[in-house]
Amino acid sequence: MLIRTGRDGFQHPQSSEITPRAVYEDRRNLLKWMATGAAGAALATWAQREALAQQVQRPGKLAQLAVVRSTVPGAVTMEKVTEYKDASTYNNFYEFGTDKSDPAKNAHTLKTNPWTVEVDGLVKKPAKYALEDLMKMGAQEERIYRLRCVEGWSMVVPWVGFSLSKLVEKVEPLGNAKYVEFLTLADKATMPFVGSRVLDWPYAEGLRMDEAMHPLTLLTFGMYGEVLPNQNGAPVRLVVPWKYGFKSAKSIVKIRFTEQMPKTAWNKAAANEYGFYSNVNPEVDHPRWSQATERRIGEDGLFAKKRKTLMFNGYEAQVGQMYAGLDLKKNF
Ligand SMILES: Nc1nc2c(c(=O)[nH]1)N[C@H]1C(S)=C(S)[C@@H](COP(=O)(O)O)O[C@H]1N2
Ligand SMILES: [Mo]
Repeated sequence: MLIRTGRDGFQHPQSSEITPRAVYEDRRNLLKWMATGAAGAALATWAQREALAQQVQRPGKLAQLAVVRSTVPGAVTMEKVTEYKDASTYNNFYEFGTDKSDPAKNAHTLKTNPWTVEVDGLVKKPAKYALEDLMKMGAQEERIYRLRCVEGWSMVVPWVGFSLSKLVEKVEPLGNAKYVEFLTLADKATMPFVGSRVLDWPYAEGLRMDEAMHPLTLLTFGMYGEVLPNQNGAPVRLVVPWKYGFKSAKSIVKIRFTEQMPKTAWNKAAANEYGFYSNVNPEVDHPRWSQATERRIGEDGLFAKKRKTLMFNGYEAQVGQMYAGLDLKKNF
């Protein structure tokens, strides 16, 4: 069930509305608490969260991950989860082709084992992590995030991973580290479009240090309770829910801490269309189309009325203060 606030809007839970864990873990406490009459809206929110968890299908195609529910504020939206079949067949992963169906068709050639992520640049403790070790750095949390592509479509996906901040803290950035750069695999042998000139390979993205440290920035290893399918960026990707989809780099092999703002693949391809920040902003049009609305994959047909895009993709309460004073029309 969804709490609708309007034709296009949904209500998102704030941390204060989420029932304290100790209360719902103990049935007797819960009954006592309800008897005091204090339950009200918080209980309704809790029940909906649980209903939502039930709604996540476990496709059972790939290796299962042991997941825990996330307690990070804003990490679980109340919206209907996109079906696995849609989230895994409508993709952008240009290394495997530019058509939405290409990654699902072609990404089976990607070899994800063994996999190493190298972390270097302005850090006290540079390291090369084998994927298995990286995955053990934190509990695998299930987070239900909206992801909105700059092209005007969106989906709601139960991602699995932990805050990137866990890794950042481990490598101890130096005082002059201001940005984090993400470089992804560019292997001509297994990625058919890496030879093409659509983009400058490897695919590169970047975040400001505070964005990288924000608890919602997810180092992602899975979705729908399983390891990522190749087309969604296996074995490790980023998901930055308040930014356009292209900031969420797939199949990451290198993370580098820098003093200068890193160059990003889409900015190099079209600087006037894709800036560094790329925060979802319905008020700043893409030079070739409006960003005010979006279509939900698997739900909104081509002729359905589009839904309104929310500021920061609905995560304004959690991330808005990071951009106070920044002109978002200039820093798009
Ligand atoms: N390496 C790599 N990462 C990438 C891309 C890409 O082409 N290559 N496309 C981006 C874009 S434009 C989007 S919208 C999201 C799509 O993620 P999804 O297929 O899991 O929905 O991945 C992003 N990460
Ligand atoms: Mo995108």
